Parts: sequence; C-alpha cells; structure tokens
Amino acid sequence: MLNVRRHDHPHACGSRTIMRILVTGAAGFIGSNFVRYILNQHPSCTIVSYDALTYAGNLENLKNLPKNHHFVHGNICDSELLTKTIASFDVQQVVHFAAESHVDRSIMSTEPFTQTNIVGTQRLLDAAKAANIQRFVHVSTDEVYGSLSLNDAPFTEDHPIVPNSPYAASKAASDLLVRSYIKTFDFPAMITRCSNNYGPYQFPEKLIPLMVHNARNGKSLPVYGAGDNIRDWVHVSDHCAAIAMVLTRGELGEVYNIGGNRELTNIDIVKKIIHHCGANESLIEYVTDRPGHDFRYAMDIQKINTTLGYSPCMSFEDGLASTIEWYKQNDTWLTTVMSGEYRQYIKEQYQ
Ligand code: NAD
Ligand code: TDX
Repeated sequence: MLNVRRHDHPHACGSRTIMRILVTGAAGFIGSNFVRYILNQHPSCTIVSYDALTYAGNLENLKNLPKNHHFVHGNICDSELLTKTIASFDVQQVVHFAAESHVDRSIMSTEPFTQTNIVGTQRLLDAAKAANIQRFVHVSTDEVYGSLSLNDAPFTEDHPIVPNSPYAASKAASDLLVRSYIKTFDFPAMITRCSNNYGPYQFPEKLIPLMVHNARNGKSLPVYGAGDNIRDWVHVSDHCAAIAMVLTRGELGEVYNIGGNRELTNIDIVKKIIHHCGANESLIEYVTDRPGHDFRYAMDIQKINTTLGYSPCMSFEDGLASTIEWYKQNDTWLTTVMSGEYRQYIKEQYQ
C-alpha cells in the first residue's frame, strides 16, 4: 500500500529550504517543467538555468518567468563557465538534468552521449565539489537497470546496473561517477532513476509527442517491432514533485526510484492517442525494430514512497488527455522546434 503524497509546500522542506539552485538542462522537457514547478512552489528562491541549447533545448520552454530566474547559455563540459556561474550566483544546490536523452540518436551516433552524459557530468561534479555545494541531485533513468521480462518483479534500487543502449550505458557511467564522488569525497549527492515521462514541452522525437503530432496530421504512426514493448509511464509533474522531495528531504548518498505505477504496451498507447485525436488505426505502420530494444521497464517505488511520501498523482488517462490538449494549443511551439535538424533526423530514422 502506497502513502498518499504530501503537498510539496515550502514548509514541508524543514530546514533545507531551496534558496539558490542551478538547474542544468533547464531548457529541455523535464528541466523546464521542473523550473516552473519550483518557482511555483518556492516563489522566493533563485534559479539559474544552465543549458547548451542543443536541438532539444529551447528558450521558448522558459518564457515568461519571474526576475529571480536567470538563464546561462553554457555547456556542462565547460568547466570555467560552470565555476564562474556557480560562484557568481552563490549556488547552493544543483539539479542535473542536462543530457543527450534519445535512445535512437545514441544508436545513430554515440559520441555526443559519451561527451555530455559522461564527461559533462564529471566536469559538473568537479565544479560543484570545488564550490562546496550543499546538495546535488543527479537525474537518471530506469534504463540503467536493463530490461525485464513479463514475469520479473519491477526494478528496485538494488537491481544490477546492466544498460543495453549506448544512451543507457552513458547514463549508467554518469551514475557510477556520482556514486564514486559520494564514496570517495563524501560529496553530498543523491541519484534519482525515473521511468518514461510524458507531458507538455516534450520534444516530438519521443513516442507520445511524435504519435500525437502524426495522428493529428494524418501521417503514419511508426511502431517498432510488434508494439508489445512495455514502459512504466509517469506524468512529468509527478517526476518534478519527486525530484523536489529528494532535493529538499532526501538522504545524502541514496538512490531513489521514481515511476508512475502504470505499465502500458506501446501499441496500447498508440491506440489511445488515435482514439483521442479522432484518427484512424490504418495510420499504424509496424516498422523495423530498434536494435537492442529493451522489452520492459517497471519501477518499484516503495523506497521513495515510504521515506519521502511520494506517489504519482496524475492518472495516465487524465495526463494523456491534457498532454494532447497542450499540443493542440501549442502548434507554434511545435513549428519552432521542428527545425531543419529535426526534419533531417526524422528522415534518417524512419527512411
Ligand atoms: P531533453 O533532451 O528534452 O533535454 C535535455 C536538455 O539538456 C536540453 O535542453 C539540452 O539543450 C541540454 N543539454 C544537452 N547537452 C548539454 C550540454 N552538453 N550542456 C548543457 N546542456 C545540455 O531531455 P529530458 O527528456 O528533459 O531529460 C532530462 C533528464 O532526465 C536526462 O538526464 C534524462 O536522462 C533523464 N530522464 C528522462 C526521462 C524521459 O522519459 N524523458 C526519464 C528518466 C530520466
Ligand atoms: O517512433 C517510435 N516508435 C516506437 O515504437 C518511437 C520514437 C518509439 N517507439 C517505442 C520505443 C520504446 O519502446 O516506444 C517506446 C518509447 O520510446 P521513446 O519515447 O524513445 O523512449 P524510451 O526509449 O523508452 O526512453 C525514454 O525513457 C527513459 C526516454 O527517451 C529516456 O530519456 C528515458 O531515460
């Protein structure tokens, strides 16, 4: 039985109030949702968003924020700029989202994944360590645990780290670097591992926004393999709430799984999207499977539930309906992110 989530109000943070926080990868999907979540929950804190603005980063995602939000255009591999930024804003806490995040791109070309996810994380750790940061949350993924079969129990935090894609391997390497800094330098970090997110501002290369866009525009819906792969879906607002709990109340050195307690096959999701968008199932196209495609992810979230009171609030049905509505209302946002680079990627991936 899971605890029901407590309201994440500033007073719930005890003495560890969020004051001056550096958010890497803040112009991406989850990072930008997290920045808005924190500014809403903790209006007097200072947030420094740090982002290289790769194809996945977009300043539109950080529009209309208050004066206590600052943006620094920078790469996490740039040690000098990191050190300068942390010092000039007197940063106390770091939440590290910045990453190359798309599995299919890691199969096309691994180099950006090793650079950003491994080297970038190491440089950020060094800058944060030198500045005596108080708390550091490393945002990781369920994919580091590898893949489950149908009858396996969900991943716990003690599951072996056995990543299968270059993306997952680069995230696993970054997790292990964080772990080594905790053990070797008593570095004040925590690691979160979350399942598949969906919600507003997600880049349309990922399953749900891609299918919503294609279904609305009468384009084919490319389902890998037989469509029976399973993911554990969580709305981005629940993920953000969980990270805020870990940032303010998590125990240093610990790993926390986060998930949505909602396993669905890809084909089920695609059919739900077709239904919502009033499209036709004839748009479904079964295409060549992803190489090394993980069959199933599922998270055991007992630890974060019993220690910090997290449980997902958003049902998949409500979350999907509001996400589709958001994409309908934000056609301009979609047009902006669908730049030349995006079109070239889609051409290479689905040719
Ligand atoms: P995203 O691709 O939407 O955003 C990544 C952001 O990082 C972008 O704004 C990009 O510009 C920035 N970035 C990339 N390389 C950078 C660099 N070298 N220096 C500075 N900034 C850089 O990704 P997302 O889906 O928001 O994921 C955020 C984090 O959460 C990642 O670490 C990812 O591994 C993790 N995660 C994602 C999911 C998911 O379902 N999307 C699930 C679990 C964990
Ligand atoms: O066109 C597609 N067709 C398809 O069948 C795409 C883009 C995906 N899929 C399948 C592959 C997966 O089984 O849908 C499932 C979800 O795919 P993605 O959205 O690419 O996510 P996934 O590979 O599961 O990884 C995601 O969750 C964990 C995020 O992208 C990662 O950043 C996160 O760590």
